[in-house]
Amino acid sequence: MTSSEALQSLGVHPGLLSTNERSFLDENGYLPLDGILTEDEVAYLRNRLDELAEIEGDAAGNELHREEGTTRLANLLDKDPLFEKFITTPRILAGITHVIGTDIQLSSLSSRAALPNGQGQQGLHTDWREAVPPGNYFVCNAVWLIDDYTEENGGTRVIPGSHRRGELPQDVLKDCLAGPPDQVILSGRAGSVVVFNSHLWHGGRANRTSAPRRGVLSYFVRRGASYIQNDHKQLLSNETKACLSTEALTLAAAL
Ligand SMILES: O=C(O)CCC(=O)C(=O)O
Repeated sequence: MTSSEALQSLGVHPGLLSTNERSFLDENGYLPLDGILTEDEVAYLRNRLDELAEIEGDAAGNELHREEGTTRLANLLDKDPLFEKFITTPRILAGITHVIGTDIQLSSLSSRAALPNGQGQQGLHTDWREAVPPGNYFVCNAVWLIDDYTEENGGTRVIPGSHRRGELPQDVLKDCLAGPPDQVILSGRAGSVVVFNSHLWHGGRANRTSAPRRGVLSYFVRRGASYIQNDHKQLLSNETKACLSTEALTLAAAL
């Protein structure tokens, strides 16, 4: 099965997003979509992410990336059956494929919690090493809000339209940690998802509350691109592979 066939079998097609939603994504580089996870799923995931962080301890995030001021967990597809939903939800995949086409694979499925009391600030960055000309996009992300995102707790910031600049923030900004006047802070209810073109300039912000701000990132890449974060064929256990649908295994390039 190809990724296009897997997407078709999951019922993914452009009409799952309205014309306005597609235009907003094209123009601004991000698209908030409400009510993707149920309240029960959010409650379950909060517990499960905390539990995984506890179990993994200092090794948490090792499959991908560790970052001071955060708790990161990686290879989530291997760690709970509910994470299959994060790579097979049709409306989210409609957003991803709108940006990078249908010949895609999962690069990584990970979580990032900005820890309380001022931690978690990131510089503005893109999720690709090079600048790309407008329209030639390689990567697209979806951030799943496991807690409400607010200005106070470190909701992600984005610079609308910056994916079309063909420049990397570190090449043109004096200080990537600063907040330029045109930045927008993504706020939203737990259970919603923001699809964003990963060439968009964005970054995590400091969490100024007393509770962690948790999000899950499903990060897709065009097949054949020069860099893929996780090799799911290697990383997924045989037990997980036996439980996942053929569509999920295909999108994770784990067959
Ligand atoms: O957690 C966030 O707010 C953004 C995370 C992010 O952009 C990253 O880790 O590359």
